[in-house]
Amino acid sequence: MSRIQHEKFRSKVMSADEAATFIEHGDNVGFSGFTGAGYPKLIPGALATRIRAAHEEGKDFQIGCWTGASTAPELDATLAEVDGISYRMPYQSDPVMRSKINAGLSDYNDIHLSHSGPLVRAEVLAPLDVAVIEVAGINADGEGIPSSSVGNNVIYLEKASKIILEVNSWQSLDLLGMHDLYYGFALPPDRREVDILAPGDRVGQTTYRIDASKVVAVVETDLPDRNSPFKPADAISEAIAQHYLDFLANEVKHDRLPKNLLPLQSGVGNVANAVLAGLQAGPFSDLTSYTEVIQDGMVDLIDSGKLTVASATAFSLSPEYAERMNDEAKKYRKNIILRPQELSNHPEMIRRLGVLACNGMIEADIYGNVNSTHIMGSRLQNGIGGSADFTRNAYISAFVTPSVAKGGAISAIVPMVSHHDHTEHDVQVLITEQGLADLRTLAPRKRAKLIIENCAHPDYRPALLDYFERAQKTANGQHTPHNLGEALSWHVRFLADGTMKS
Ligand code: 0RQ
Repeated sequence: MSRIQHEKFRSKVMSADEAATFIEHGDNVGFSGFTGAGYPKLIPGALATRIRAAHEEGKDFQIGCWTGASTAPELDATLAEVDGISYRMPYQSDPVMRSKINAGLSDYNDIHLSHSGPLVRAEVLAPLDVAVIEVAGINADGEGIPSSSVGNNVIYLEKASKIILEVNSWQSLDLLGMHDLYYGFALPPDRREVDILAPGDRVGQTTYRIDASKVVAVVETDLPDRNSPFKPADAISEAIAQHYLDFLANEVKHDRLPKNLLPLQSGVGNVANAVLAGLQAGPFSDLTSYTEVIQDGMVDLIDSGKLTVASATAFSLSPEYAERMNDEAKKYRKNIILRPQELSNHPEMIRRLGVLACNGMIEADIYGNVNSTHIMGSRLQNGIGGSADFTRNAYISAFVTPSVAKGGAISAIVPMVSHHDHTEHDVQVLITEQGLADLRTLAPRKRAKLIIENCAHPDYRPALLDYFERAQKTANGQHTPHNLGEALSWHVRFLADGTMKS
């Protein structure tokens, strides 16, 4: 049976090369895609070919590339390689894209994921010339059946002047019914509360509204999503996960958290997966999740009956788990809800539901400020993503990292962070494999002692204590004592000598 059940859409079927001709130099293009899920598989490549040909003829051809979040090499790397992206927002993690940003060749606007949709809705980010959106099919009413991510698709379909659809038959039609696509957002002063009172509540519809008169092309594909397989958990990520789980158990013991915890948000990567694996083995049951992405570990928790419902905006599954989701989407749609990122990352719900946030970081300083995005002050790693949406509004906000990086040449706990993403006011718990610092009730000088003692690597503890003590002697105030001449000297030393050790 055809995946395109509506004649108006069938009449627009063409090759990706033909479809790419609807995108012009200078256009802003809103692509579907969030982590390696639900991004268009063919149009970015066809567009890159067009861009390369234009450049070879000496013509300018670059686009503004807007997405949900990071995508896969077929989108970010393909377009970045041909210097096709003049402006990128909101989150990326692709090595080629990153190198163009760090070379100053592409502008990158690292917007909070929850802000990106509203900025498009308000037409602050405008105009949106083309939306290129993957769907699993078009139903007989001309509505789009969503695929493995939602991201900013609802708002991109609404605001774009032209729409190009990729209908992907690799995506399961059984995903229909899993999504909660909300059409109730208005701009202030007409903005209303969103009626999600528990992670499993639904407020929207299951299909995308698509204005057929804006659809200029429909391209068919059967290519799979490409998420990178996860690195297996190592001793360090397991130790970090165990500290976090012990902390949560202690909160339950003291009646500060219910027995089944509160909705969990876990960042991406090794440690997040180790936390999920630890939950599998641990004492908690009837868990829920209100987060951004569904990882392998969450699918395992659903299978074992420990996790009853998970709300997110996308899958971020290894290839093996993605195939499984495709085969068994009908079963999982009872437990999984995929929503626009305006909902998954919405401060209102995160605060109301009391989400327990746990995200990765690059470095923290002795007072609890966190850098999630930059290496040595200037070089972008990925972006802030949803980490601040969750951290700022969580019931408890935690950050995790190994205590050292680059074989011990870098301490993740430093006198002063070289870039600020999450301030000391928002960061409540810091965790490394060395231990955990619960900062919730502490003034800055007490925090510094605890962070150094519990989280810093023993190789760096004496130097951090030495800095802290000398800063107290020389600072112009004793609230958050710093020696401004020295505060970033560890980073300066690393850039000069390749190590933070003196
Ligand atoms: O560099 O790739 O050259 O080896 O940074 O570090 O250890 O692989 O860590 O994959 O967990 O990423 C913060 C980037 C951590 C991630 C960050 C170097 C290190 C390596 C990556 P190499 P790891 P992770 C909402 C959550 C923002 C978005 C977010 C991130 C590379 O967690 O992107 O949180 N966060 N979204 O060697 C210099 C240091 C370093 C360092 C690590 N202190 N100094 N380099 N590196 N620490 C998502 C959801 O809700 C799902």
